[in-house]
Amino acid sequence: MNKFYITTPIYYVNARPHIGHAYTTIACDTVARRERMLGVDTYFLTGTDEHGQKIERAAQAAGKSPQQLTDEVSAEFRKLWDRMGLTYDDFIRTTEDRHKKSVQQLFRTIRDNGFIYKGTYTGQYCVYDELYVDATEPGAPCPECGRPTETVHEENYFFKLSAFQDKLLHLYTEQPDFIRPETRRNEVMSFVRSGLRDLSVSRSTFSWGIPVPDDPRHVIYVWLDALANYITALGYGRDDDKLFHKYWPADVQMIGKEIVRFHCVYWPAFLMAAGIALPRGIVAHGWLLFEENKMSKSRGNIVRAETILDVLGTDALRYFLLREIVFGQDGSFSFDALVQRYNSDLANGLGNLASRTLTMITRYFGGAVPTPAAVDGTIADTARKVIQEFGAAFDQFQFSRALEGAWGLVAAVDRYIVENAPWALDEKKDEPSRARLGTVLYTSAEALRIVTALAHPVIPEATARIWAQLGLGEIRKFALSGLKWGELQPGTRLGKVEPVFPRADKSAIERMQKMEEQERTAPAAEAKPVAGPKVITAPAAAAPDGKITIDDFAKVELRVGQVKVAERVPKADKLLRLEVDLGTEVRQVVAGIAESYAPETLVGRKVVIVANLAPRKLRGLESNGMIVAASPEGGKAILAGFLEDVPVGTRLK
Ligand code: ME8
Repeated sequence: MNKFYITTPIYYVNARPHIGHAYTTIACDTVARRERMLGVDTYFLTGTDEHGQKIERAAQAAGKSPQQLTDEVSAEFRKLWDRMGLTYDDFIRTTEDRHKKSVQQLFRTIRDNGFIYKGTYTGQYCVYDELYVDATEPGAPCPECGRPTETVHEENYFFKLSAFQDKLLHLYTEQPDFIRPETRRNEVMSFVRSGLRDLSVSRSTFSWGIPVPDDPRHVIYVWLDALANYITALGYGRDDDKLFHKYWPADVQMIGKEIVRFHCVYWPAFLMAAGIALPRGIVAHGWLLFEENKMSKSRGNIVRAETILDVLGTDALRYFLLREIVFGQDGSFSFDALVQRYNSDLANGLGNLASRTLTMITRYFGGAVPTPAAVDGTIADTARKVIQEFGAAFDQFQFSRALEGAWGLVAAVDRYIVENAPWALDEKKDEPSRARLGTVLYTSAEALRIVTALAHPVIPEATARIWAQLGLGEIRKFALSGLKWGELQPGTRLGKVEPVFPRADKSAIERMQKMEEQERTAPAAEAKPVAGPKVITAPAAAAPDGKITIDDFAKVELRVGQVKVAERVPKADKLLRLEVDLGTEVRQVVAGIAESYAPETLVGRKVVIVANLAPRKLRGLESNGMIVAASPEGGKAILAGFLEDVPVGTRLK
């Protein structure tokens, strides 16, 4: 069938977008663009995941209503995708009515088919991962993220996941491409083989979710709600379900590796239970690392896409992510590597090839593509091979290999130009040299055309400009399936020749680093409480005797945190680096308590954190908050604590 449906995960709105989110969305955009260029009717979906306790708590912490927070952050994702020119066909938000209606219909269908029943549940729940865990100990750490779980006792609706064990194993065996890459498939198979327990698919302890049909005291489990987006966006379960019939099942559902279980176990089981066709394949990529850790808000080590767009542009980010990282594996981001790749492959590579080839055609042939006197076999053969291998690698999501091959052609043409020295041929002014000059420049321009067409889905902006400079009009309209050597017509008049990738100097790295640094250290925009006792509209009146008013005190957000990780800071005798769980997020805090506490004695301990302190850097480490301690004169620091047990995240006031 000549249709192609591709999806990204829908992103949580408790965190602002960063280049980890951009990575998946760019990869999908690239695949979608290539499919469209191949003439395939393509539909590309992305969106935001807006329900659940995690979002509810994040909103609370920000002093906003959940709807206000989700509206703001979802708009930020969308704005960024638009700024990058991502070609999604629909952006779904799970708080939209169309989604809610369809999810309720899905729930009803699964229940009517006998796969949802009511039962009671007592167990441990990880709010951060929105996941029930097998542990029985209250407060036991979540196996996914290590945060303490919460004990939940609820009457819930359960999904009969246990009924799908054999069917799922059969699916993975019969359809080996259902999960890619192979390593992820093996992990999923062994997870399913070890046995599946029924899954709680409703919650009644909070309300920020979609009500269970006919029982609105419960909301639908956020992962059932979220996964359904892939069909609800197409109109599943509603009257306007044309797109669903046209595009479902999805051809590619791209995700990061940490959500494989949800997509490869729960999702197909829900679909089977509802009698809906299964997606053709789930494709999981690895993590983008920054400073050696997974880039994530909770680690405080994110890089925003905006910084890179401001300094180097969208194509630079897209090219870097797809060329530098082997898709499927983890890969590191650094500003140095980004600028190096940009300069070597884009400014000095494709950009330079385009400008020297087109400038010489302008100079020696008055701006019209010359007629070749012969076919220069080596370059033509290399180009044919590259076209074929590029497509094969792309079909396997091996973007970096595909680009490596195409840039091999760029390098080959660069060498070819140097070896044939067109400038020397021009000086000879004899017939054979003139004929040879025509062949060399035609060959170079034709190779440039081929690389430009292949690279268009990856670096759409620059390639569109090179295409126009080649005198070929709008690249969007080019049918990639017809790409072959020798189609460039002699006599084609070039457009205006302009550089596409200006070289980046060293200051680009510093500029980007500084922009990110400023973003991290800028005080967070003041939370504006929408509900609650008091909205501060004017500065609190100063109290006499240097005393502060209650309003002044209320500005300090003190919260109970729990230390998850504690370690010494190299070459700093007094400092410890802590990761402190605040219930809604894990913060890195650097504290001058190394002389009072051995790091291993702190793990698990509850502490008091000043949570709204502007971040600052200590020994190159960002400290996001301050730990409260008594500091006796001349003595060692003593941490504030509690005699009774207090839930993590509780505010002190
Ligand atoms: O998991 N490296 O949302 P999320 C690579 N709402 N990819 C990264 C990344 C990194 N450091 N950080 C984020 C959720 N991503 C759920 C999904 S789907 C029905 C519900 C990308 O906001 C990657 O695609 O935590 C990852 O799977 C996704 O963002 C997680 O986004």
